[in-house]
Amino acid sequence: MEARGYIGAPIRRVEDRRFVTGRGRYTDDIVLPGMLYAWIVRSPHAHARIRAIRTEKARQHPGVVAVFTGKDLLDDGVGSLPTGWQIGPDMKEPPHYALAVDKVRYVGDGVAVVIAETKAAARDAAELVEVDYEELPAVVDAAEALKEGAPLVHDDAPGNLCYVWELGDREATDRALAAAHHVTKLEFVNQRLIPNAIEPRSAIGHYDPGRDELTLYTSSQNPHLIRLLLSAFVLKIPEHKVRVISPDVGGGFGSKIFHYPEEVICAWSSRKLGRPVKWTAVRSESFVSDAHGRDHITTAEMGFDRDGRIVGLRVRTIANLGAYLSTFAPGVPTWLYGTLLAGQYKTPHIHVEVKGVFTNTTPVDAYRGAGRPEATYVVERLVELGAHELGIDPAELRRRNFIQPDEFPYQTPVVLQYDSGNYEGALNKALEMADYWKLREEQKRAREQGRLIGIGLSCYIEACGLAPSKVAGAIGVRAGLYESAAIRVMPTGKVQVFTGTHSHGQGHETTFAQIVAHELGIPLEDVEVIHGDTAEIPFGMGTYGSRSLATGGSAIYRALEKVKAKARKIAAHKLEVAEEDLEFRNGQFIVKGTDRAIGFGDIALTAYVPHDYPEGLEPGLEENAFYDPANFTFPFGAHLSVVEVDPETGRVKLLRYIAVDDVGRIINPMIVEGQIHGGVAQGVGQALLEGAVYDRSSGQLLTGSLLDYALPRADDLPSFEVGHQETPCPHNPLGAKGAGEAGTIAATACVVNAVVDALYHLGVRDIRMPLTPERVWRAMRGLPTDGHAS
Ligand code: MCN
Repeated sequence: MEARGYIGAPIRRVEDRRFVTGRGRYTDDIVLPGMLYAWIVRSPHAHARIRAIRTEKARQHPGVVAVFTGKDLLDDGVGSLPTGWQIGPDMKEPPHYALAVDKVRYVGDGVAVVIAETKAAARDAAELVEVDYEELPAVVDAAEALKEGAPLVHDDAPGNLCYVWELGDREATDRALAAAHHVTKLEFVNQRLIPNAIEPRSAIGHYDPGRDELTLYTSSQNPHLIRLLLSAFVLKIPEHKVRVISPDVGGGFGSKIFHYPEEVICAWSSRKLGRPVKWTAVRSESFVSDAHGRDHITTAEMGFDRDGRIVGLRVRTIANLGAYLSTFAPGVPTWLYGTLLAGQYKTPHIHVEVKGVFTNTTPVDAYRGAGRPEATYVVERLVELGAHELGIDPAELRRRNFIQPDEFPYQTPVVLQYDSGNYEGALNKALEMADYWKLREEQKRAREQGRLIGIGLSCYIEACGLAPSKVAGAIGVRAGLYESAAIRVMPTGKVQVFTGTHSHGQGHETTFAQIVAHELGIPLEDVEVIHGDTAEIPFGMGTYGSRSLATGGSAIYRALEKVKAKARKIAAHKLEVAEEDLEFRNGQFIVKGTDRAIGFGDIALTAYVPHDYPEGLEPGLEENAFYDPANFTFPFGAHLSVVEVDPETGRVKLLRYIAVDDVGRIINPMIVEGQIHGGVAQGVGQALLEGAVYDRSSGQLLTGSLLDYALPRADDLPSFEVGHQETPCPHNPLGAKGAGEAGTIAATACVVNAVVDALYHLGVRDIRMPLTPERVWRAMRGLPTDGHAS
């Protein structure tokens, strides 16, 4: 089986040839004959009634073909964009139309679309659309939105409350905290983030009246789901008449999972006009129209006994959902958050309550980590601060509380059953790599010289590989969570692999090919991985929640098993032996104990030229599999960062970053390392630099461009030191867990912990993120750094 050793090999990404030579094909690169261009007229107000929309002048502009408003879509029977996650029976789910009909509810809400022969004409004409707005008071902060008398975002969501969700045993947790030797309490904001993938979102609707078929090209992580929602709920046309193609996609980080208004607008207007219609965002448009991430206001209390053992955790969170429910929004601050609050620790009692709240802001949904970075932030900040308050070394306090390797499967008090783990192993490795005790000595010496050095830890756990369907159903996901694959062996022995996941930077064309080449014992170059087209792939649930390898890769593995089983029958026939007498090695079926063999290529040819063939066996060599796993996968790790804070300016310099992750069996260590690097950069971004800021009275997004929204750049980051530990996942055939979000989940708490560690002796317990020089400077001087304005 290990014949070619592709699994575990650090192979360079095969897809990069086309990307680095500029030959990637993104949605905006696609130009169809007769194509028109759409420009969306967006609301400049956070909250306003639409009194009238006058489109005549825009229609008369040269090159303009049509101008549509929300009413045109509504009158044509276009439905509202549905939500894919139900949180409790009382969840408020106000309609979300592709173009606003009566009211606009955030700056950037679409009110009309201008469609023209060129993008420039559409954009110019959009200026001529006159919208008569009656401005209304707006609310952007979720805590403010809950207050009596706050502006109401939706009439049918009283108090702006979408849902109240809780998990765990409230009374037991209250009792545990009341009896605790020490309670560490934190009130903090996990600020709103704006994803900023390199490729702005884009969509092309292409209706073919002859075949009555609609093709939607879209920069999506999730083509099958988009087809399902668009056909069944929004446009109400048969699913088999809709094809969704997600070609190369330049990053998503979660923000391209969702069904967006522009997909509906392009698809519908193409049908209306009989010509392809393309829309591509400009960057400032992405800032207001791509779903944002995080935005929690949290109060959390962790109780400890005399020995530093955690006795209970109580969490109260207000989650800002924005103006409308995006596709998976309700589930992110609930099931993807509350269930992770045990972290790596034996916490006997946990209770979490989350209020999901509407505000006049861009909708909030999954952003890399989705709920799990927020949960890790709660747990790891409290553990770290608890250690400081109890005077116990933070590494030691964690050690005292870890779930031990022989305690798996481990049932937490918040639903999840962790399948495997070795938390202390990962921590030890990180401490070793950092030379922790020496670092502590250096920190002490530095402090004596007036230098502020901090060391932060973050021991995270995540639940990913999103599946299985049964659990998804139980927690309100309105979809199955499995994955599909098809393996097509061609007569010449070359192989096409069709996967329902979508690669937009994760390197699936390489890693999935590695699995196939390894298992079939054929060269990597003989395998092609195909994704992102509903006409080619049997079905798929897309890519998010670091699910592609654990779920999609396992589906590929299952399909391979079927291919190998059929190939074995053909080999046994050709070699005139029983199937049991064969072993499969190095791409050959070999008669055990002999040198008689038949190669995989010969078997493939025989399957398609079945002259001499097993009785009753179908010709061809192509198999499908749907894989629905038994559980999530639970990657974990220990990250450690070292920072230096400038006492004069408050500037934080990240000196070292050490990441030890356990993502189970690794298919490609180079790709995993890249995923960790990217993930850590995003987590550090949240800690130190990034944050969406809305003006509290007007509801304008003040950080609406890359000039105002600070993404981390190369010189903000040190060279990362990455280590691995491999504890195989016990329930999927690859033994693999997810790797795509781990870095982000760990890094934010890790860096904030380091900064607070540097300043704790000055009385600093917490600083509001992002830890800008001003905030750090203020914290050092005992000035407030909090307040809720997001
Ligand atoms: N891998 C591996 N061995 C493992 C685990 C993973 O070799 N044990 C490989 C996989 O085969 C795959 C890559 O690492 O090539 C990531 O795998 P996985 O953890 O399954 O994550 P997904 O492929 O499902 O990717 C989703 C994840 C998420 S949720 C976000 S958000 C994210 C991320 O990946 N967005 C990204 N990484 C990104 N990377 C890029 N460049 N761009 C994005 O938008």
